[in-house]
Parts: sequence; C-alpha cells; structure tokens
Amino acid sequence: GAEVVTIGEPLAVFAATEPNVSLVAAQRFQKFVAGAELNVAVGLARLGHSVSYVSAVGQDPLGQFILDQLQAAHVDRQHVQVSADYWTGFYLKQRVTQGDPATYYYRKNSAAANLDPQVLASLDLTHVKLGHLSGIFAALSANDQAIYRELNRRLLAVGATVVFDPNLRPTLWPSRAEMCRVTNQLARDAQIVLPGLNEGTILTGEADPVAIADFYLQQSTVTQVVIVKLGAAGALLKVRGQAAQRVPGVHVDSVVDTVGAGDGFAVGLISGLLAGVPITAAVQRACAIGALAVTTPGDNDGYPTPAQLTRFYREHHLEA
Ligand code: KDG
Repeated sequence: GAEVVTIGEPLAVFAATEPNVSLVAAQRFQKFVAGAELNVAVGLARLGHSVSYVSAVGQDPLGQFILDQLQAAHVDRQHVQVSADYWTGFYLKQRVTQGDPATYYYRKNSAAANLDPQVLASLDLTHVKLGHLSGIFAALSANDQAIYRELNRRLLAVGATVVFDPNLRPTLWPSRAEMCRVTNQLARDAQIVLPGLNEGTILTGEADPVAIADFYLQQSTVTQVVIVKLGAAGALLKVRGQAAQRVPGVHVDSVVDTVGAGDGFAVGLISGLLAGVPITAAVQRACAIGALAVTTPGDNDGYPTPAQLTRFYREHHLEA
C-alpha cells in the first residue's frame, strides 16, 4: 500500500503555444496530462513518495496516454479503471503573458464522472498516512460525491491525515450557492484545509486570510490547520490554538503559465509533512513548488525532482 492516496478526474490538456491568442483562434497546441489530483500524485511521485491514484479513463487514445504517463511517473495506477462506456475528458488552455489563461472543458459524463464505486473495495488503506481530496472530484457527479465521502470516512477511520483543497470550479457545479454549501461541508472532514484567497473569500464571505482560516477552524473540530494560498505573496498559516503566520512567496522571473500552482503548493506541503519537517518548513516547500509550477506550460511539468528542489532552494537562498 502507498503512503498517499488521491482520487480525481484525469484530463488531457491541449495548451495553446501562441501567446495571447483566443482559444477560438489558436492553431497550435501541446498535449500534457492534467487534473488537479493527478497533478498532486505526479508531483509527489517525482519527489520519491509512494502514491496511489484512484480514477477512471475511457478506452480511447487520451485514456491510454494518461495511463502511460502515470506509469512513467511511477504513480500507482492499479485503481484506475478503464471504461468501455465513457470517454476520457480533456480541456483546452490558452497561453497568456499576464494573469490566468482561459480554459474550456470537454469532460461532461466522462469515465471519471462515472467511476464505479466498487473501486474503493480493493483499495488497501493500511499504510496510508495521508489522503488528498479536492472539491473538483465532488463536483463531477452525485455518484462521485458519494465515493468521495466514503473515501474520506475510511481515511479518517484509519487515522490518516486528510488534506482538502476546495479547488473551486464554478462551471462544474449547478449553482454558486450549492458549490459553497457542499465545499464548506466537505472541509469539515479534513484536518488540513487549503483554500486560495479568492476561493476563501467566495466560500466564507471574508476578505482577510486570518478570518478565512478562523471560519474553517470554528466550523469543525476535525480541522486543525488552515493554509490560505496568497499566490506570489506566499501563504497564511493558521494552526489551531496558535497565532497566524505569514510565509513569504518565492519570486521567479519568468511566469509561463499559472495553472497547476495550487496543486504544486499541495505537493510541497504534503511532501514536507511526510518528511516530518516543521509545518512552517512544509509551507515554505509548498510556496517553492508553487513558484516552480508557474515556470512551465503544462500543469505539472514544472514540479521538481529532489535534486531540482535542492538547487532551487540554493538559488533562492531558502533554508532547507
Ligand atoms: O488545478 C489544475 C487544474 O485546474 C487542471 O489540471 C485541470 O483538474 C483540472 C480542472 O478541473 O480545472
């Protein structure tokens, strides 16, 4: 059994290569694997952690592409179903020189949205230390939301730490109100909650990161740590019973693509926690990998190997 388990929808992404051209006009695209939870699995495996990724793909070329890439990345894919009835999802991503790119999904009723609940029956959680859950998977279908809750329950039952990333994707939810209600409810069953600042504001109505953190600590006694992601400015860390702390961001000169930074942040945090470093050092690792993530065009191709992370720390005068 792996030390980390995550569940989600894998996507192929076709990333436009011409900058500042609309998705309508773009002519050239580069293909990568994506999907928030897959990004986290790939990033953790790249750092040498053992990760099981639970999912489904279709019996189609993009599904085979995803299976091959998971294998090459050393992610355990034995719990990735191959469906004969549904397709693998994908999305288009713009290339921009400022801000966040436009994206467009082709994923409705995908193989992952129709994941067979039996997938959890064969999942061995005996060695799992940590589960990574994200709001995207819960948004895909009622079927997936039930599987999500079952996995969350089992993770807590075996004493694993549950890390929850709200990952708000408004287009996947029936309404904003439903998105906020369900997402905040899911956060209650996680020890660690990782909202971005904008997400936290949408979800709690609070603009101040400390108030956002307090909202999640107050709504559930399960939640022990809230880390509000502040983008280039770093993060705000609040551990239950302790004063809030700011962890500065790491500056990178070339921002190529911002998608995948939040998942890189989760990779750094989880990797630090598994390594047993103090939580502030884990948050610093999160900020470092979030920064590395924005320097490349794909969603997870910027995540480092241990050697690349060490070099990045040295170049940026960070203390390991
Ligand atoms: O967090 C990165 C994801 O946004 C990307 O890889 C695609 O999973 C995806 C989504 O739903 O947006």
